[in-house]
Amino acid sequence: MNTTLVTDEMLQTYRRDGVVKVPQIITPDEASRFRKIAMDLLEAMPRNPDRPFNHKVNVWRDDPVLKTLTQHPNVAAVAEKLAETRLRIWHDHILAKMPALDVTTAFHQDLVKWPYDRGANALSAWIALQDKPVEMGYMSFVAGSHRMLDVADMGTNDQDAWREIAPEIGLGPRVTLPLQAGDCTFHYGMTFHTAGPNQLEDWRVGFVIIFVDASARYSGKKHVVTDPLQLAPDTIPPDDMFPPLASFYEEP
Ligand SMILES: O=C(O)CCC(=O)C(=O)O
Repeated sequence: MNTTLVTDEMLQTYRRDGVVKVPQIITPDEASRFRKIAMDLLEAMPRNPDRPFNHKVNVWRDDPVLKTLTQHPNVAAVAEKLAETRLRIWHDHILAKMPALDVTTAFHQDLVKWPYDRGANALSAWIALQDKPVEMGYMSFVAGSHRMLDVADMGTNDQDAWREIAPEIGLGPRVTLPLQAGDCTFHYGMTFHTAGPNQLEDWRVGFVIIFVDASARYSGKKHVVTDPLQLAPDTIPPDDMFPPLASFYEEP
């Protein structure tokens, strides 16, 4: 495990802004290898040009190579260091914007869509599997918005929802981050974010691994990942489907 990936300053940034960039959490070679596999999976899926992204969830359960990314020791170690608690995988997904896709990912908070309490300690690692310049629609986060716990859920394709529901986020300080292949952003589950359209003629491929406090209880709220499992509400999710991170890396 590379313990130098997170400095005290980065930890403070994450706490203050609800987002931090961790450069080169994987190598560009690893990113390129993972991107090829992600592209094979994307090519086999139907495309939806009206959505801000195409995605495939729980990749780690189907693909043994991408499983090594979901369980990458650097990512697991950084996630637990930032969260300052033991975590489990909530789910992963390939998140890709089609070439020349003129659809913005609308402002939203992730955690309000998940079957956990809004106060749960949850975070996403968004790993760039290729260089991601501004023209590919990089992510932009509203700094400090992870403290906004009472805003109604906004759809990722509901472009004007924020204007009606929480116009103040349009004026908030923004953290907007270009990424090189292998770079990663970690954002807290309640941090408002958006991503621009993809203006280039190539897929913009990201891989997102989402973590939640290992002791957080499943609420029973509807979600595509948990609905088929018929879990009992107000219970801790099972380790085999939502593995704790502890086994993915050696503690320092
Ligand atoms: O990649 C995008 O367009 C949006 C990503 C996102 O919303 C997320 O990872 O939570």
